[in-house]
Amino acid sequence: MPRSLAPGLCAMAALAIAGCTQNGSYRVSWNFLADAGPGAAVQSAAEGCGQHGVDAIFVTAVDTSADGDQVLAICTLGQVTRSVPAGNWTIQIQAADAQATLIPSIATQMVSGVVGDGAVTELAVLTLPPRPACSDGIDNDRDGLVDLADPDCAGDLRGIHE
Ligand SMILES: [Ca+2]
Ligand SMILES: [Ca+2]
Repeated sequence: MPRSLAPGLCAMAALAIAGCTQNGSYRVSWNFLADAGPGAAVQSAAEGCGQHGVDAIFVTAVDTSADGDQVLAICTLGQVTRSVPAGNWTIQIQAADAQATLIPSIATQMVSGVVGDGAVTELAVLTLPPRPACSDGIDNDRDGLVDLADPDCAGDLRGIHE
């Protein structure tokens, strides 16, 4: 074919094949609040993951073009970088245990950002709240009854009074 036609054909091919979408990357980071009280200190992932019984962070990302991305990251790494199509992404992170089961008493955290072609977009550091007193595996009031075994929790995993 004449050389001058090649760029036009390439552009048409790019429109026809979704795989030609330009890629960028997002990087999401996390840390922890040390406890549930006001003004609590922020802990690094290396410290907080173990203290709060979190082994993995489940990352779920969607963009406004219905692209999606999911990964289960090692909690103590404190961050993950993922290659995704350029676009406007919303990322949520959830805490999971060693069996990769989500920990419902730790609230999901979310952040949004625009991922550009060929660039790594650093998203805000997400701070995970600690487990409430009634699901932290600790006998907080030292009456010998741990978590839901303590009637102070009234059977509520999200209870904060033990
Ligand atoms: Ca407890
Ligand atoms: Ca107790």
